[in-house]
Amino acid sequence: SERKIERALISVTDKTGIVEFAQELVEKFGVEIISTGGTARTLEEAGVPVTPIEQFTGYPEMMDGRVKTLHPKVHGALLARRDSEQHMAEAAEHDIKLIDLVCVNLYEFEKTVSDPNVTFEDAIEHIDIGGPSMLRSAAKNNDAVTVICDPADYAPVLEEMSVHCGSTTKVTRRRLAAKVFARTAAYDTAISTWFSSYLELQSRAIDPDDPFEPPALLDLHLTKVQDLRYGENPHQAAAVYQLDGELANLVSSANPLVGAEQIQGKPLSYNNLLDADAAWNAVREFDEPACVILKHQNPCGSAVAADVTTAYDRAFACDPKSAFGGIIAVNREVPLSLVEHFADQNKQFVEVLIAPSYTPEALERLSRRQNLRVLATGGAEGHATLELRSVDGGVLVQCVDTVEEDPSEFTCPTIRKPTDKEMRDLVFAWNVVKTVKSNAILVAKDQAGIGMGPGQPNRVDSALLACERAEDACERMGVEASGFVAASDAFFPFRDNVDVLAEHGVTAIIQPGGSVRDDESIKACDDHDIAMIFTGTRHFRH
Ligand code: 93A
Repeated sequence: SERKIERALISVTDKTGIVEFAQELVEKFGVEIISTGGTARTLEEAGVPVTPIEQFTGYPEMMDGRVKTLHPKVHGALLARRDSEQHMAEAAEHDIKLIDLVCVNLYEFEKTVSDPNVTFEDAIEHIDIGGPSMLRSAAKNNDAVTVICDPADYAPVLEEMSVHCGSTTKVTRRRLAAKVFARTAAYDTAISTWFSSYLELQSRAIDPDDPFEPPALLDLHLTKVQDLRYGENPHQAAAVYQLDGELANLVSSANPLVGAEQIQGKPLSYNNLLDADAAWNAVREFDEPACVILKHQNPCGSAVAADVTTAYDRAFACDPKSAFGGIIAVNREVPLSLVEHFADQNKQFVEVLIAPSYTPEALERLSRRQNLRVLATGGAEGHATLELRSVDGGVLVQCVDTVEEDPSEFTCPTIRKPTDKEMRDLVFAWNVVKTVKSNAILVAKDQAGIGMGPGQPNRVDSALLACERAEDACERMGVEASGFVAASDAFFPFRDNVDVLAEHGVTAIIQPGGSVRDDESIKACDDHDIAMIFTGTRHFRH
């Protein structure tokens, strides 16, 4: 009672076994074959008679083959219910000849995108539209249509046709239809997976002109510069190495820490080197005279001013308690006044002083503190290109966080815009916060980082810490705890950060933006009359 297969549409990218399959359909079962361009050519060359798709639809293949089979003469022929008088009448009215078998395999999208050098355009062109459409039309109408999406099914279908007088069974058609929907689902998943990972890659804010792409082979030649007394702790042996060869240039700035002249003082320890490096890189973020006082990888004092001595005074005032035993870095020549201020006036115990250079008077005064390590880098220009870090079993390599940011390109999504003074403080805070360990919040006032919230595993705790430190600082200085701005190294996931900052007198905020809940943080700012700036760039430091 099953209808004999009279007409088949064959359109395959993978031509494996297609000639034999089509040949048998024609010779043994008298099936008429309709076929698309490349498939038709293959079959004709093998002597299999085919009706070209153009002839069947009355339309040419067009738009580079994007439109070949997307036609009512094809989809009507596949979808028409054979048991519906109306469908059959409509098919007759529009001269639609029924298709009983569809054999399609798809453009090789998965294979195309497995090439790491695939272009976006090439991947897009390999998204098959007509093929899955035919497969789905035929699979939906499995009541009447046999659908094959896998060359492995050619033989079993022919076998069944020979025992069922040129037709297939309902059971087989349903099995084949189920296979089709699994195949088209997998195909669409491959497309959507590729597309979202493509977008993800696009969203990397990596400078396309950046000369660095991690190469397949990094030749690490290390030469020991000196043994260190010990590592982070007295039971850990340690040494400093210099990189040789090409990499040496990539991991060094014009004025690096390793290689700086040590004018006086005890040998540098492992922790001194780590912290001096962080302090030196932090202070070099500024063009104007600046001072960073750093402890345990975090800038506990930071300020800019008209001269470095004033910058030092203001940085020290941020948090004198934490500054004890810290590292002082400045980006200008150190004058006598700066030495007098930290050594005599503040009696600050300092581990390392690092600067481009020192006046003779400053050096003379420093020489009275023979233990103090004094480093002269010769200048404050530049940054290294790469940084390397070892993890158990490997080395992580990345470009140094030196993205150029133009404050004129920052955006302000809040109702209130920052005042000029707030904007200056925000840009200052933004420069400092990127040197604070994540999650980082920095509260600044008058171009000094008076409250730091470093390294908390949740941002609200960092915000609370920063605010409390800022309030302490104001109390110590005898000034009102107000006029604060805050910087966050990454976006706020919820509005609670804004609420905490508002409660503690912050009037303006700078952060990257980009959270799915930015709207909530913007709303919170508007509720508190806070001006918020989005920079678009995140500055994690782990
Ligand atoms: O470009 S398409 O999405 N547009 C169509 O109308 C169409 N019809 C069939 N791709 C289309 N096909 C696909 O072409 C089939 O799925 C098959 O993979 C391929 C066969 O093309 P050819 O016969 O020219 O080699």
